[in-house]
Amino acid sequence: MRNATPVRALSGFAVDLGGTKLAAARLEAGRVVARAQTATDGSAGPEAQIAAMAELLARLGHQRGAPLGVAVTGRLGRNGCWGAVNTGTLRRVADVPLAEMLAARFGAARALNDAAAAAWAEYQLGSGRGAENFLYLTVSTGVGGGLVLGRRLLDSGNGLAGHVGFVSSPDARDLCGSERRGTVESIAGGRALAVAAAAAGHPGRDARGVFTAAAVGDAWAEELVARSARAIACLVADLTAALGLERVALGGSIGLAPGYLDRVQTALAQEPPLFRPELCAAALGQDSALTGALLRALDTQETQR
Ligand code: ADP
Ligand code: BMX
Repeated sequence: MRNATPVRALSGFAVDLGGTKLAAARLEAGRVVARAQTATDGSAGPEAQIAAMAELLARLGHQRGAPLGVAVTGRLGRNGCWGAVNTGTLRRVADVPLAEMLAARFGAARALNDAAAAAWAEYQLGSGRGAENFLYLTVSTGVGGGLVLGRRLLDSGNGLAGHVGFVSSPDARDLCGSERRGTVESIAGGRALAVAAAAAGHPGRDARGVFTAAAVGDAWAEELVARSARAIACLVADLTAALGLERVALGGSIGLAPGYLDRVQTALAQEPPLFRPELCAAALGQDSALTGALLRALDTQETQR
């Protein structure tokens, strides 16, 4: 789909439900002008997830029927059905008729995967502009991807397209919440870093805590962060071979953490030049999924007119 919505018309509301945080925003002319955030409850069922979204949106002045885009972690099928791929992240989200539930609760709404939403925003307005084949990669609670190939956002009927975190990784061995063994997500994502920290004798540390320890030179933490970055670099090279990527943007709190992009860049430098796309930080930062969700919601309205 080409973008039908000029930035000046990008006004409305957006939600971004990740594995760690739930954010909502009000946008005006393409910019986030108000934001509300809370922690994600990974054990909540669909009704409670939507109630949490509604609470944040109400704080921002959302009224039924106002333009609303909703980005969610997990796969979103073309039939509007939502399910976790990593069932350790959202433990009670399977076969949820999300499109229907959002329409009932909020009037107008369009839902899509969080990384796909972010990819579309970055492609239209941020670091993906002008690229023909572009990947947005979020290293966050999990590892997610949105692919713009031949200037179109890739999707699939079952909503799995773009789930690059579930590709195998050479250094990974553990069983992932997707039931696959040895995935990139199982070694590089935030949940994986917390598990690995505990296994290394540092329980109770989340990924942010691992980065803090790495920043003061703790060798165990250094190694976990470096291993995550190596897995991401390998993934980038593999996907470049398969898809001819020109540019890759990193997002998510780990992807955007100080020093992480440099580590991925250093690991990628070990690959032959042909397999090294341009690598950059997501220009819209933490706002890319929110912006992309609203962009797609408004694009859909435009297309339906
Ligand atoms: P979500 O997955 O909900 O979209 P984030 O992009 O914030 O949310 O990713 C959450 C993960 O990032 C968690 O594992 C958290 O510990 C980690 N994290 C948050 N802030 C930082 C930071 N400053 N440095 C490194 N990791 C971080
Ligand atoms: C996981 C998967 C993707 C998501 C990605 C990043 C689930 C619940 N999520 O790979 O759908 O795009 O994480 O999401 O299966 P986040 O939770 O890290 O923001």
